[in-house]
Amino acid sequence: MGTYYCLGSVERYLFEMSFTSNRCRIGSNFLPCKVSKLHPLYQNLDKSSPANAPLIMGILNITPDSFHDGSHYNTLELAVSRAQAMIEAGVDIIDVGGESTWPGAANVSETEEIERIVPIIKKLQQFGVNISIDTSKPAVMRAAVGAGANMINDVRALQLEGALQTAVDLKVPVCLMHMQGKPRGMQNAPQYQDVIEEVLAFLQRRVRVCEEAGIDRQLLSIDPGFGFGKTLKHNLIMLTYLEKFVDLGLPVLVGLSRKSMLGEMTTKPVNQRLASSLTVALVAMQKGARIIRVHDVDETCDVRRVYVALEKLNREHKT
Ligand code: 7PJ
Repeated sequence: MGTYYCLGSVERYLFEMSFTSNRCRIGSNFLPCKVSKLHPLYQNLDKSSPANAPLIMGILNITPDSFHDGSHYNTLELAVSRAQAMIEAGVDIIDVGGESTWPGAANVSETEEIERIVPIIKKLQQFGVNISIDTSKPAVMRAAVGAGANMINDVRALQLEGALQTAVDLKVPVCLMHMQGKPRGMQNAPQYQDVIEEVLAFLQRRVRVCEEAGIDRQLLSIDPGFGFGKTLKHNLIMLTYLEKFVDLGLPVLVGLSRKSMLGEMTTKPVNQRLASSLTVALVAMQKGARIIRVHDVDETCDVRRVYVALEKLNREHKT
């Protein structure tokens, strides 16, 4: 222990990793031994892929001001055809969002958010696909689940007034994400003493609060929140040490698709970040992420196919 605390944070992770690399392997993916039973939503039920292959969550923004594809898909018809393409490509969960959380986005009223997302969720529900609702507002959560959504994805980790109780009542899986600050201004000089420890501590605290409020642990998943109040360096550290989050024993969701950190590294605009998005998707899969949240479902499903084939071979050689 003495040596441990003399080490700098990066060395400390390396030191600890030498002890945590001994994880048990379940299916094709690394999962910590603590995970005894995954909620069905977090399992890959696709018969053609191994039971524990990571899940692909497709982003369906219904926001006219969305930075990537919202403006092109802001009508019901276009949103449905985009969702159908995702389903054909092999998506596991469609994440419907009616509020933009990028730094320059306009605030959306509760009524407007509900009007945006309910018709599309009602449509998607007929296709039998898993639907998550990307919102922090309790009334939107209720309307979405009422219309057929079966997961809540909250970038504010159920911290808005009434959100926690709403999630308790709705009894659907919930993703708790870390964010430093608020969307407007969160990228103005974010600071951490130790980004891994602080984000881990926040997520552990929120998990405890949820469990104490009566949410079944099996319903919970966690997300370090790439790009939400983090510099490029913070994001790179979080991806490098993603195993630390996986080791908490809850499914880890990772959202890196087309984010500005990829633009910083490649100097490419958002519509030219496919290659870098696929690269980080593979890294996240290899580090044990359970859900990969992406714009490019078809291409990311190809990445998963390659990853699964490599894992399968790896497993056969171990046994
Ligand atoms: C995330 C999200 C993410 C989760 C957005 C964007 C910005 N939800 N919603 N994780 N990002 N759980 O897609 O670039 O990283 S909106």
